Amino acid sequence: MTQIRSNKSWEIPESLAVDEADFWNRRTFLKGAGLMGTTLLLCNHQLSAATAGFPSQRNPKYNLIEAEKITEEKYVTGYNNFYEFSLDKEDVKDKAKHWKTEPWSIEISGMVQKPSTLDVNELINEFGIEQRVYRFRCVEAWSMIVPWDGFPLRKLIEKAQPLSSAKYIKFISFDDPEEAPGMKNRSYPWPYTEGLRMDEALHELTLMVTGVFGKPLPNQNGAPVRLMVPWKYGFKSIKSIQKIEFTDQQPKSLWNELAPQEYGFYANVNPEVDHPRWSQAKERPIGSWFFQKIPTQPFNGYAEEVSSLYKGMDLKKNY
Ligand SMILES: Nc1nc2c(c(=O)[nH]1)N[C@H]1C(S)=C(S)[C@@H](COP(=O)(O)O)O[C@H]1N2
Ligand SMILES: [Mo]
Repeated sequence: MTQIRSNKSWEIPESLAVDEADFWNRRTFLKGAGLMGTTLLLCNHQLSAATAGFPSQRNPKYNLIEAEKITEEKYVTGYNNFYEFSLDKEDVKDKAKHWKTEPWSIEISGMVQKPSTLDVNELINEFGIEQRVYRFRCVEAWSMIVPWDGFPLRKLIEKAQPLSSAKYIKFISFDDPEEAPGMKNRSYPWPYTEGLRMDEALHELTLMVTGVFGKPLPNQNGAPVRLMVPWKYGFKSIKSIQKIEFTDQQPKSLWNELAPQEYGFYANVNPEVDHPRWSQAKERPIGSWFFQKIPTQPFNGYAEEVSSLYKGMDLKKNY
């Protein structure tokens, strides 16, 4: 039987394949583990509300045909940028291990009809979650392919009912130096802050992530809820969101405040605009040989979907 292939821009080129032995090992493993995995998930479900929304279904619209090219879970959950805990990517997981992220609520304020505080598990139950396989490109020139679980940010914005005067949305991470030792380093303007223009926030690709690999988000990936904006550099995808504010001012972000000439507000992935200290033309897929580099794509491969948001803008100035 032949399958019709649509070549969507987010599909991964053939050249990115993991080596064949790996692929076949994983397939055999998946066959055996499939049933067991389901049983475990169902059992977990009764134990804790942290599994809200699971099991999730993969949305075929945001899938990659070569599913075997997904970055190995051990890298996605073991190689993390989360400066509140550690500057060492391989140390974050351990430093964040005992951090308690349930219950957790998001405070909604600013230019909205009615400011409110919303429980994350209740939001998940209200909106449901789905799985989407997205490319993920860090400004440090490495990349991953990750199956995130979550709901579109648009649903939360519609619930919050912003005023028409609101032009931007600001996200603020948690603030707890006792639990997160990295926050004792006062050379960073904590808490971690980020922002989007309202049309970017409402875009269907913009996801509020509550899980990864079909399981609740581990602490090191930004439990219990983080942003994912797949056409922007990873630092825009703020973790462990505690506050959302609607505003008419372009929000300040932690990295923009620290080094405005290096990290812009837009931070759209762009192989033609280099970081002042390194090229952005290529990227290293995590899990590949350290010398393997692949070309970086404009808007991280999502140009077809998002380039119209920036029509008429000078992307070299608005980096
Ligand atoms: N609160 C918070 N969010 C954050 C960061 C951080 O240090 N703190 N790092 C950012 C950066 S630079 C990247 S690349 C991604 C990393 O996400 P991951 O660990 O899930 O791969 O999270 C982003 N969100
Ligand atoms: Mo990053």
